[in-house]
Amino acid sequence: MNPSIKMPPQVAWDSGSLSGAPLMQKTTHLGDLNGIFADDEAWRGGDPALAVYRVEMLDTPSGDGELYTGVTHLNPGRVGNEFFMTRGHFHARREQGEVYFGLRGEGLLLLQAENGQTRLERVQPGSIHIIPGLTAHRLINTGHDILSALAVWPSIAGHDYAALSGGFALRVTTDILKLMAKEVQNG
Ligand code: PAN
Ligand code: ZN
Repeated sequence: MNPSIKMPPQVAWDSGSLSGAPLMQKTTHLGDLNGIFADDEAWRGGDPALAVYRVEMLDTPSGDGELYTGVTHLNPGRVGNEFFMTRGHFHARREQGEVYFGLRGEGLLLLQAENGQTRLERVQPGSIHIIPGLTAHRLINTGHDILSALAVWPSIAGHDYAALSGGFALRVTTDILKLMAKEVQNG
């Protein structure tokens, strides 16, 4: 019997869109992000129906040893002077890590350890981000285009949003971004 060749799902490198397999999608709107942005007044003044980000996921099995694959498409924008970002989370199973790949646009991946220490990685087409266990993560769109990043994570990881309900220890605003750009220039 001849071996058969299966067409796997595809990711379009330019748009970050997934195809060729059953997908699940979830859009998060500005109105869903109560308490996430520092400037509450600016958040209240925004359109609650505005889409901030959309996650497309392959509809794959869950359970021990299974992996989920999803693409986050984060729109450009700001609330006050803080850039649009994902809600951000620790994994419910804290020890479980994840890999992100930058596909489109430019932004930052904010990582925060359990002791509150933060670090930032630049996300751009082709960037690879190894998120270790015990590390909270959030995408931030600092550019003018949609920021798309593909993620692969263990299906058993789960999400713990409540642990960060007080916010991450670092906020990326237009002012902070300018400061960081100066530091890079000055070496
Ligand atoms: C990603 C995130 C996705 C949306 O797939 O779930 O970027 O961010 P929030 O879940 O913080 O709203 C991931 O990290 N999965 O584990
Ligand atoms: Zn995650």
